[in-house]
Amino acid sequence: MLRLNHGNDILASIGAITTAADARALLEGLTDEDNLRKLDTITTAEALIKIANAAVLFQPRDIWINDSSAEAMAFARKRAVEEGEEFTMKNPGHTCHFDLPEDQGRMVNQTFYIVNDDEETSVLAKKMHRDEAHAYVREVMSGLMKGRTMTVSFWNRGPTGAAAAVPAIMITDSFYVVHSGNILYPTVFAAFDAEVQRAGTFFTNCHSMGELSSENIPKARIFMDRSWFTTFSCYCTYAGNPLLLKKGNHRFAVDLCTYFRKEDQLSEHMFITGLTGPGGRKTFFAGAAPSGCGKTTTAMVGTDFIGDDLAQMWIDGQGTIRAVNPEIGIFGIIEDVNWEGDPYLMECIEGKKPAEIIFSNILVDDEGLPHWTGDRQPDPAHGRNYLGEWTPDLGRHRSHPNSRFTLPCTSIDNFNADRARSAEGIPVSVITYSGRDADTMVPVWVARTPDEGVAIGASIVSKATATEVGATGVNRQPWANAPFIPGPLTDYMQAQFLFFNSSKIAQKPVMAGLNYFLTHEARGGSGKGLLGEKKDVKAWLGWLELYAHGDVKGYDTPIGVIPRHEELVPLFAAIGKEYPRELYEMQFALYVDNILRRIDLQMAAYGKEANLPPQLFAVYERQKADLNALKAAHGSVVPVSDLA
Ligand code: SAT
Ligand code: MN
Repeated sequence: MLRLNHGNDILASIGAITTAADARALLEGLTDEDNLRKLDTITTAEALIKIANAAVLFQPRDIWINDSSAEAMAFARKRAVEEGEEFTMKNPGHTCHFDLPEDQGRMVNQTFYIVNDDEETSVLAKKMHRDEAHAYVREVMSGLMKGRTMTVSFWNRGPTGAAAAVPAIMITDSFYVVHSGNILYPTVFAAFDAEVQRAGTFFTNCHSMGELSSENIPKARIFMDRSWFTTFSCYCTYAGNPLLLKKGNHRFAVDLCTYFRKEDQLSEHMFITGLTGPGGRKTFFAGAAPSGCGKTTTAMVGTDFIGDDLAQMWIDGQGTIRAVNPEIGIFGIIEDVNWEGDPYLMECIEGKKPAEIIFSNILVDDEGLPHWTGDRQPDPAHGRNYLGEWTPDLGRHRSHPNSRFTLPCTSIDNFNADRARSAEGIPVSVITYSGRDADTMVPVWVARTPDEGVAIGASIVSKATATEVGATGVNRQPWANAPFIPGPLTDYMQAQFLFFNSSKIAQKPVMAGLNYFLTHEARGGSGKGLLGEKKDVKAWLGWLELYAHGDVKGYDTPIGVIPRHEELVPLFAAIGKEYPRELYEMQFALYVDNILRRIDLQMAAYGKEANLPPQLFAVYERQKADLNALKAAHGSVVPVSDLA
């Protein structure tokens, strides 16, 4: 069990400021009149105390308050360029930022939860005792901002007033981080005090770049103090490491939902998007996928894009599941983004549409134009990327596989700004879970009960991607949220069963698995190619949209409901493709042995966890029995024609 405000508050104990008056006095000494006046807006004593204590820790030359006015936004961008953290490119509004070669993804091995004596954390995460982390912060982070400006930003994780939004403070000496945050998060500056009152809490994030260098990378740390909702990070710039409103605070939001808002709220690693169905009806989806597994692409397929990374969900008074995106921009992977699969993004990236974009770790040619791996364009003759000078004959990749673009959602053509900004949230009726699975699960299948749906989320398996430094192999990726679940997985799983089985939900959502990564090789074809292409996503989502409204039936199978061939044909026709029966069979035949092996792997892994909710094993046992019966009757690869 997590206890808040428990154990020594590291920031408070280092800063030693305990009253708003003392905080104010300290801040006055570091802040010019203009910034001091801005600070008048913030009266929450705990917030002022946190900021002052951070100033004692980091010892900056001065403090700049980001009130997110147009001038402040422009100032942050200008300073990022002046400081050399970004450089301007050919297209107006475009800049590029390079992270160190060692800092190209989330540094999982240098990321720790700060724990008290008696606290359990997820077995998948690293933890550090509070005393040790305290010593590290005091010794290594003290004085890191000497001679520099400490910036303080006030952003909200969600639309102001939304039931699941939580305000957050970002303290950093990186103007790239401020510039990124201004694109990715809505300001809460003027409403900060009211939002803290409403949400009952706020998150605090403290970051300093220190002297950035490859030599200093071993000193980089990312600490999450769960008990005090405070993060500390240093010697890093890859946005996933310092910009802790994103995954750092997502972890706190998961804790809030798992321990303090049980049955009422969930905090998920999910896109949110809407699809227009027959008669113009809108059906909204929220879907989980590990980083680098097509989450952004799936979100972009919608007619009403809302978000590509995170979803805060709750059950409203009418029993509808609602969700907000805590962000207002995307921090998207650029590899393989191209005109065919991602026209909305390409319009922005290629400068066809005015947009403020920060590229990171891509190749920029001498003209100032962007290039990246998988852009389907010829090589430029010369340019530079995060590794230095680039020419085609150097044999280096153009861009890191986790190189990114940061872009405001308002620049994206299918973004539904009115819906996304509204505090009432998006009514979600379809929930999807996906991973990178070459050989086992079919492209789409639907759970028949909430328990089966939770089991789909619990059973995501995926090939590692470049978003985590050093990750390799095929791994279990429960809910695609495991890297961000601070407590024991069983606590989180319990919260999932409680939420989706809640009697407060008027109409249970469709819960489905998605898999875009089956290969020919694994399904009786030849060659390593994928069994399908990016644009097929629209057909899978389209089928789920119809299913949610009872317009298609599918076939019942031991793993859940799968589409019928004739139900998919018109959906493929709508994206200009034929959908031969032969391809359908390759995609949807049940590879029973593979599925059984997968279930056994899950049961072995979950079998090691204490206090596992029994519903999970009940689902697995039933699926195994049904699959074994199917195998006895039809063999180990069961064509769909045998299921009908
Ligand atoms: O590295 S981050 O988690 O910030 C980016 C992402 O994959 O969503
Ligand atoms: Mn993510």
